[in-house]
This record gives sequence, C-alpha cells and structure tokens, in this order.
Amino acid sequence: MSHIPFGRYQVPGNRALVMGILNVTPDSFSDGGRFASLDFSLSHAEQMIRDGVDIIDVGGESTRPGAPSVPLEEELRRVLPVLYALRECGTPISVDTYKPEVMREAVLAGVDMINDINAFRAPGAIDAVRDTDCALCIMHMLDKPATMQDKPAYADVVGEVIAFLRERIDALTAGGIDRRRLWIDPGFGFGKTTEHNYALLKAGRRMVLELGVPLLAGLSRKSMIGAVTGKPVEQRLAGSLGGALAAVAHGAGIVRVHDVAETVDALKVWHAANGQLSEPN
Ligand code: 7PJ
Repeated sequence: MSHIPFGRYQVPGNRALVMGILNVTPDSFSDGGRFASLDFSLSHAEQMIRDGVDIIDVGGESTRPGAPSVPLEEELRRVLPVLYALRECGTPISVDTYKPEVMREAVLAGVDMINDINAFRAPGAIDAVRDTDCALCIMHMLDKPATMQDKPAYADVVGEVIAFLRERIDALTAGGIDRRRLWIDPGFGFGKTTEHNYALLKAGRRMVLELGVPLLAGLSRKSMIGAVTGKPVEQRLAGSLGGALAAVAHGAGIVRVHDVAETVDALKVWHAANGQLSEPN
C-alpha cells in the first residue's frame, strides 16, 4: 500500500482521507468554563477516533464570514491544552491557524499539519514552519474573513485561484520548504458565490494536475450545500456527504468534515465501488 509522509506519520495514499473538525471555541461553556470546554473537546476527539477519522483539525478561531477575530493569547489558551492532550492519541493532528506564534507553539506540541486559511502570507509564517516536517495546507481566500463575502468577483475564478495557489507554492518552496509537504485548498466559501464554489469543486483534478500538489476540500455544512438543498446548517448532513463524494470524484485526497462516522462509511462504499474494498473497523 502506498503511503505519504504526514508529520510524525505516514498516511495511506490509496484512498481519500477524512479530516474531522474539532472546534475549540468556549463560547457555549460560559458556566462550565475552560475545563468543561477541554473535556468536551477531548470527548469529541475520542468519538472521532472511534469513528475512523484519519486527521483531527483543531481550530480555536471561528473564521465564518463576519466572525470577530480572536486575540493571540486567547487562541493559545484554547488550542494548546487540546494539542498537548491529543499528542499521543495515535491519530495525526492538524491545527487550523493563520498566526505564526500559534504555528510555533503547535509545532512544539507535536502537530502533523498546519492548516492556514491565509496560505502562510502573515510575516513570519514560513519561518515558523520551515524547520519542521509537518504537512502544510495552503488555502485560497479572497480578501479577509470580515469582508470576503461582500460581492466576491472574479474574471476567471478557477484560473485566479490556481494562480494564487501557484504563487504561494513558489513562495513556500523558495523559502526552503519541500513541496512534498504541501496540500492545496480552493477555500470553499472564503470570498466565493455558490457558482464560484461549484466551478472550483469541478476543477479539482485540473488544480492537482497543474500544480502537482494534492488537494484538500472543506465544504461540510457550508452555504454552498444550503444553496442547493435549501436546508439550514443543522440539516446539511446528507448534502455534505454528497459534497464530500463529489470532491473525491473530482480529485480531493482529504475531505474536511464535521460528520466523521457518516463520511467514513460513505467513502468506504465509494472506494468499494471503485474496486478498493476495505476491512470493517
Ligand atoms: C476551511 C478551513 C476550509 C481549510 C475552515 C468552516 C469554516 N480550512 N477552515 N479549508 N474552512 N483548509 O469550516 O465552515 O474550507 S473554517
């Protein structure tokens, strides 16, 4: 079986991988406080591991359109206890951050991927990850989270996203980073209309072929799912599974999802239908 390096691990290279989203935002724990929040995050992570997750993506800041940004110290207080608690859990860990200081601390905590919605454009971001072996996800975003959904416009959305990702791949490799560590992501919902999002979904294989870097796709529960199903965010499971399979059909190697158990099953059937039977776990 083919494997690809991924931080401290080698991950299977012959099937799509499921990245489970672990949001560590203590907003809903105002009475229980930080310990309740940590406890909840760790139980969620354990459930994802039982459900067959391949990578856990830990995020301490909501980057939904219009969401306020979280100060550095608060992001570290949210994320670091979770990263240290999961350090030896046996599953690769990713951290979703665009702050170089968080990247450095996460590297010390042993993470296997840095997932940066800002594509390592912050001053010091490339320096923070250079002398590590963690995988790096470069995502496209138009503008910044606060304003990205104000009338996003492109002359050629696929061409422009590819050009952006190429520039970032070049900046990282020029900065001394081995391109085998890189993953690309078109950034569904980050400064895109529904039409832009589906044009990018369909262009997955073109992106992989033109850039020579594997593709990560995150569309779980996003507005592009709501736009075609007419469903509110809490009723987007089936639509998100359809989106995950479509992303894999269009070349994604990792799908970033909320609903791990369901996505793992959907992909097992998908791969079996393509001649790759897996053992039940
Ligand atoms: C993405 C992400 C995505 C990557 C978020 C949400 C918003 N990281 N972080 N790709 N989205 N790589 O999950 O709805 O699409 S936060």
